Amino acid sequence: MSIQAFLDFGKSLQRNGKTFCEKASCNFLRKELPVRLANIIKEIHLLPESLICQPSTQIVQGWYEKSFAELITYEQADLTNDAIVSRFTQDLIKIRNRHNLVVETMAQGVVELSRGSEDKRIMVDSVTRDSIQYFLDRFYMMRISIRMLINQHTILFGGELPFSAGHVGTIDPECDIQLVVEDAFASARSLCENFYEQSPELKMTCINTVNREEPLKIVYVPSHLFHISFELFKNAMRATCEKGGASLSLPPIEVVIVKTTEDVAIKMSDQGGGIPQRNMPQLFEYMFSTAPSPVDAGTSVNVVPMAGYGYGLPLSRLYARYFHGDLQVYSIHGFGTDAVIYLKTLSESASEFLPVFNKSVMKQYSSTRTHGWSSSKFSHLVEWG
Ligand code: W6P
Repeated sequence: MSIQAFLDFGKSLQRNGKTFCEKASCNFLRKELPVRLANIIKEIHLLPESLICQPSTQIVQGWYEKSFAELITYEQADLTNDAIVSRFTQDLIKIRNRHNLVVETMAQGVVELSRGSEDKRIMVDSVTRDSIQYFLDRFYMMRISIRMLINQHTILFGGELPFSAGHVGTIDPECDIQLVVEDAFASARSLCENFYEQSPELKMTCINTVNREEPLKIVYVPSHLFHISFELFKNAMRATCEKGGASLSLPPIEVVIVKTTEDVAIKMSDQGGGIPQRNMPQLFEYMFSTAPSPVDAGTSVNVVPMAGYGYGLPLSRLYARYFHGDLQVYSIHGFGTDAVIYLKTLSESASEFLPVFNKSVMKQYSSTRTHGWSSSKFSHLVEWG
């Protein structure tokens, strides 16, 4: 579905009536959700045995099987019966809540897999690591999409309140990019102040090449954009504070937002000392980030993490890619880092970017596959086949 299709459906409520639309939505979801869950379950079966057999992975697998089983009980249900329709909606809420801790629990499964070794990256062989990276990207993307479908339904029909008036479910038809980014900056900044007792300023430039004087608005899910920019600001602030030491003036974080007829680009530049090129591939690796962070071992005065490279970056990139955007990080070691979020300007172009399950996917998991590169350090280049 495109973000425009989500929006059109939400807006059709006035025209066709809420009861009619709730039935139509139920009818769509009782077919679509089992398909997406089945894809995930099939893919779990292809994981390296060493990961499937971990207790946490088993728990997650159980949740997906239970939710799938619950949903297919509605396959033949009579949707002209209002009681059944509202029970379906309530069950969706239960299903969504059952899966609230999937990310943490899967991460625990990865920790269990590499438990007992000093270096979490070396213990697990590179083929297994690549398989897990490939799997988790697809798995979390499917999860994002399922939660999007459920949230749209439960906000429109389940009595859950939309975030704000004028929103259609989770979608803001006039999402003001600058406001959301400023909001994320303010939140990251208060975390940063708690942690480092200082924080960099924000220097923002907005360029609208479509309509010079207009604010930068697109149809988008503000919570997704908040999540992405909050994560990037935390990284940028951490780098800036740790490089600056106790110096009085920190270099500001510079943000440039540009909207054209095609794209919205949001560039966030810090002068936090950058990342060596050698370490760039690790930025989006799940198995790298599950290594214990140096903060855990040291004096734990502050419990709230000011972002190690947790799952924040890989998940943020998935949120950006979900509606056909992207997230890229460029760095100059010794100077600083640029992170760029790309979004689609047109809601018709912003369709869901979903993993598909087919034979070529099976090959990604088979241990006989080769990269076609002489050094495995380039494996990140063939991540998406
Ligand atoms: C850094 C590392 C990083 C990752 C993502 C965004 C910004 C930054 N800055 O030093």
